[in-house]
Amino acid sequence: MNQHTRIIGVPTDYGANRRGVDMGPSALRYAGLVDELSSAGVSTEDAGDLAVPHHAIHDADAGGENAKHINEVEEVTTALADAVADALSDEVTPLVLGGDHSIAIGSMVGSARDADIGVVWFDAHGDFNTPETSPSGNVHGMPLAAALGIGDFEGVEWANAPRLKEENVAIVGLRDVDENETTAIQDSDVTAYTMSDIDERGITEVTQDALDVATNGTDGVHVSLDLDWLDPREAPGVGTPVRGGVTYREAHAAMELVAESGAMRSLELVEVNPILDEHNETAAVATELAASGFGKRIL
Ligand code: B3U
Ligand code: MN
Ligand code: MN
Repeated sequence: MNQHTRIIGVPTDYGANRRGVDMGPSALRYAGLVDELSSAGVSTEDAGDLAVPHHAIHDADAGGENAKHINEVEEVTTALADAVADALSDEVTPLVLGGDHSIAIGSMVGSARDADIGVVWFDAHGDFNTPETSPSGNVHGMPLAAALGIGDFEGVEWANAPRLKEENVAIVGLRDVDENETTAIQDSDVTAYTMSDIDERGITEVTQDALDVATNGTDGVHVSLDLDWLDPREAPGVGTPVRGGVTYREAHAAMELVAESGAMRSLELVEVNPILDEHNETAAVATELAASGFGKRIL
């Protein structure tokens, strides 16, 4: 074993539009995450799940019209930022299990606490909305903007990862971006690769470019893997599936390049929704991709 990781479960769906993604951490563990990682030569410790405020009837007290459940999201992401920073100061790689993608605010803030970081964001969506531009009010569509300090999050102070720069953020796999979100991405210094870019240039070249963006002048990279990055035929258990995603093979090729870069500082697997999944298939794919990201090789 040459690597050590700490699993941090974040069973929340406060940032999502559909219930069920809060069961993601269990599904990932039951899919054999620890064994998969050990086959990649990675030893694990499981820190269990962070406490998430209980909700009986989800939308009754949504609070914050433009950023739903903002207070709960703040509470969860603040705790997660501390857990991620603690793991890094203990010299283990944090492996965060979502949960919806709003948790990435905490992962990025925590990962950036004592280092200059880049981010590679594998996703069908831009997640670059703000409370002002979001058509849904769901915070899982806003984490990149939040962590970059863009947008007014109704007074919430969490959001700024001061050591995260737009120039070091790369989004890979875009195919569903809202109108104002598109403009915001274009006006920013974030680098975005659409599915067309992958069609034209291939996953290897695009991922290498994304890693170059994220490693340029930084101490390491936070890798955020939204399972809706994959085509829904291969990863059906996600809340917002979008046709035309990357294949299983392309996803592995990308994660293998992440491992080869040697730059991965923290990893998260998000948006696995067991209610919508087929026989825990999406969770299984996610665990395999994590192993590739940690350097699993066949020969
Ligand atoms: N862009 C839409 C949809 C969305 C973003 N992320 C997910 N869905 N998972 C929004 O609501 O911001
Ligand atoms: Mn996402
Ligand atoms: Mn997505």
